[in-house]
Amino acid sequence: MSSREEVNRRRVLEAEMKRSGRLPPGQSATLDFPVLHYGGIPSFNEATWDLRVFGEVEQPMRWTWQAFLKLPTVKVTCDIHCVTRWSKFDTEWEGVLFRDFIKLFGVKPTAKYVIAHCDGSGSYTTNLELEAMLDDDVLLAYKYDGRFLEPEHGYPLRTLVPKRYFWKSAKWLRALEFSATDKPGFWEVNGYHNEGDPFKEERFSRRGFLF
Ligand SMILES: Nc1nc2c(c(=O)[nH]1)N[C@H]1C(S)=C(S)[C@@H](COP(=O)(O)O)O[C@H]1N2
Ligand SMILES: [Mo]
Repeated sequence: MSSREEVNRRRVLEAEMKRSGRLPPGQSATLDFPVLHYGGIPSFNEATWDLRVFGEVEQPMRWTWQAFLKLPTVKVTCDIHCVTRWSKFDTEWEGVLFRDFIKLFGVKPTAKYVIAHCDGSGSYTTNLELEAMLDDDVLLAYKYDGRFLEPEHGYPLRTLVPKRYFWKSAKWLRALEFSATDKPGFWEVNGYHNEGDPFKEERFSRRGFLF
């Protein structure tokens, strides 16, 4: 496709999404899949990789990559919205539905927040209310567009929380912490909004931001 056609296609899509109420305020449609993260891309070593759940759970557990791949999956088609103002429409994901996943270990009634912990030197974390994670489109995702995630998009595993800005979708996921108290994550302590709903344009916290 020529770049002029591409520009046209993007404009048409954006207008259509705006008209149908799918473009959040202050966002633009993109046809690309931009890559954004802080720090380097951690390498995956299947021999040492695990996914852990801990905190306010009935039974702390861990899965190897092979064990995790045996869990039933679902497919989700959704729109994603980055706080840097791009939105990507009708993205297709496959992974374990979070609200099914938690039945495997049981969440204590005291758990109110879920903190995602990631691989890599930066030890990226991001926090969400447990309630928001129980939505029917929240995944522990490992496939995008029918294929395993690209390393830069979180291989082997990431969270997918489509109704929040995309910084809440943690790449290179290694653990989920269930907590009675909130623990603002990397961007949340650096000025991003604690909840991050794109349709309410919850970009920054009231404290202002450092960058
Ligand atoms: N582990 C980790 N996850 C992360 C980030 C990060 O720096 N580290 N950045 C977040 C941000 S700000 C965005 S916009 C999305 C980008 O995902 P993408 O690169 O697949 O588009 O990942 C989120 N998840
Ligand atoms: Mo982002």
